[in-house]
Amino acid sequence: MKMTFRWYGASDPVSLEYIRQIPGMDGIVSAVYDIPVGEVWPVENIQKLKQTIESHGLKFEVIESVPVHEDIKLGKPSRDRLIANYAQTLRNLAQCGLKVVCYNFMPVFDWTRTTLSMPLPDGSNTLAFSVAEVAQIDPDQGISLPGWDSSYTPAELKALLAEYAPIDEETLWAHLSYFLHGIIPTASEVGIKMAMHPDDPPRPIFGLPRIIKNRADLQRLLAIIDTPANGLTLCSGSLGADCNNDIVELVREFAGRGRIHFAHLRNVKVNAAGDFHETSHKSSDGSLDMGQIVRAYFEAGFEGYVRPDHGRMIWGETGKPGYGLYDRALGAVYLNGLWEGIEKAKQEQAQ
Ligand code: DNO
Repeated sequence: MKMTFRWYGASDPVSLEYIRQIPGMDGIVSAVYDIPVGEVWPVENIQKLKQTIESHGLKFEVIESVPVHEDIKLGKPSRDRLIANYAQTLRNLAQCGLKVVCYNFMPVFDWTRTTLSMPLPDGSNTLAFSVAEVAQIDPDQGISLPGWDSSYTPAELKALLAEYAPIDEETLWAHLSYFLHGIIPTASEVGIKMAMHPDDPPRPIFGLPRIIKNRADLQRLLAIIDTPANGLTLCSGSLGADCNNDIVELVREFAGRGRIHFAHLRNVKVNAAGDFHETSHKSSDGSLDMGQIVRAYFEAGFEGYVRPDHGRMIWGETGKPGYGLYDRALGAVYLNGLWEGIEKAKQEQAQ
């Protein structure tokens, strides 16, 4: 496995200098942030980002994300132009040596939480989601969610939600299939692996369909075009927010089939209703057994990219919730430690 760290570019308060000092850190996951969604990422912008990252002794092989324009998810006539742009972006990324592109197909909202700073008993803060709180929100009265308040004006959001009213799950699947048929041949040709991020949390919200929630959805996605370029970002915390998802089994199945290109590893404490909060990576803090998950990757011969995904806010750090330096750095070291322990134990057994 190749350990990476997400970096939000020059405006990220976490510096590349500091990221490089994390033991076992191989590379950076980032994106071109100054091109509007739907337009082609120019080679020059990608090259500039790559040079900045590589000048700090880190590799740059994974993009998170090339966002999918809402018109593609809505199946509007403009989608053909937007899909052609997306394919051109993939060509440009391949030209610059990028290998994996993480993306998602969630309508309107990407990851959603009801609080960005739930206090934990140890004095740290974390991201949390309450099913009851979301149920109380009436989309017609406007949706105010931490992290999303500035993404759309209330009028824009209302108009967008109205456009989604006729889009049910099957329609969204059809639009996903159309998108994949438009871009996967290019990805295969230029050697880019597409890595779909699951829905976070894995449940419909505000009447919007969500279709990448569980094993059956992942199987259906991969079957649309059964080729390695059509692969997964397996996010333990997103899928793990539904206790019916057995992450160890999912890793065994999909890493075993060579279809996980990017692993997001984080832990969540979840209840049967679907409420959850994010915890440190350590198995005993959350509902997921990180040791078993990492073992499943190891035993599947996983050689893809991994990142410690989110962290809590600890040691007084402020900044982008979930994306501070300290707890993610601890997560990276913990995950590398688990991997090394498993590797050494296997070597000893083999002697
Ligand atoms: C949250 C991230 C997601 C992810 C996108 C991928 O922290 O994991 O925002 O980047 O869903 O497109």
